[in-house]
Amino acid sequence: MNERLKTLLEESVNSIKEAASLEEAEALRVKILGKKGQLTEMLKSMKDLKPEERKEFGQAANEAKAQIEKSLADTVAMLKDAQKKARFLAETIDVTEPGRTAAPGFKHLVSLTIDETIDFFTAMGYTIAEGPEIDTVHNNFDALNAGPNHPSRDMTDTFYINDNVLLRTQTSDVQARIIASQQPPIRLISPGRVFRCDTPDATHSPMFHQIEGLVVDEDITMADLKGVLDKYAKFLFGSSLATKLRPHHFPFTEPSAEMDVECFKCGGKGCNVCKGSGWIEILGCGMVHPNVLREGGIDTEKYTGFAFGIGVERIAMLRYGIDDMRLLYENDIRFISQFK
Ligand code: 2NL
Repeated sequence: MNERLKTLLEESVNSIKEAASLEEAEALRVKILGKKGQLTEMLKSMKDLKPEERKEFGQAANEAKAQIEKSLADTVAMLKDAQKKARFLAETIDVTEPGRTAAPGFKHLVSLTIDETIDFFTAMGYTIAEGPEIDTVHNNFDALNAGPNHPSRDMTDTFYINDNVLLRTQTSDVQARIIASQQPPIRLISPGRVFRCDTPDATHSPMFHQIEGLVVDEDITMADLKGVLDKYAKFLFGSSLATKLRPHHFPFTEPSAEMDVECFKCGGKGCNVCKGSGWIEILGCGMVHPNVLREGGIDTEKYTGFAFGIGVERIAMLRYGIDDMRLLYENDIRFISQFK
């Protein structure tokens, strides 16, 4: 084979082998086989050869061309394959890797306690009543038989907006409105925020939550009160625990009582949770004072009723073993998420 042709073939095949990209391979094709390529130019120069040399050169040139084309095709195939492999590698997904999880929200213990209580009482036919957190002195005190000299009315216990308006100290103000505007049968609970002038400590907060209940109908007795609240205590703390009513005093009920449940931790023997007594106070209750019904225009000869008030934070703290009420309001996710 002609020396020049041989050199061109060798050089071409070597540089094609070394092409690192498809672009480089294409550039080499143009450089060697293109219209003005090295081999093309060499073929053009064939016309200057003698006829007997021309045939041999032509064959050799065609052979060289075929080899270069094959070399190019191999390189291009190799480069395309490498490119595909690189892409697959870059696009690899580890299907065993755990997905990114969106942390779902969950209820705060105060909401949870309110919602569970709502479920319990609505299942027994109670409706839910709500009202404003800012209310009148009349709805909060006067209508509830808390006379002008009642200690809870003191400026040091209640947040007053002015002489007639205050932040409600209990959700009974909602019930006072209902009593004043509806006739029995009344069967409702009123969950909500209430406010009292207290310095925060482990068991006090100037804002806390209450759920009050009110039932007014014909023939309502203390036995009805005891039956409903005993069921509620068992629902909250355990069906095997006994309850008892202990005499107490509230201005809006007569007689009044507090309900205790047998200690769910020690079963009544006495421990740190029940402070040795075997019993835990869970709510206040009583038969609605006739003055309260009369004030609302309800016939006290025909109707009687019972009412109760539950401190939501207190119930939540007992059920979840929380010893400081402030933990419920700090919104420290490490504390809250323990109760998911
Ligand atoms: C407690 C005590 C109580 C009531 C709330 C009430 C409401 C009306 C009439 C009569 Cl409209 N009573 N509510 C009755 C007894 C107790 O709450 O210790 N709450 C945490």
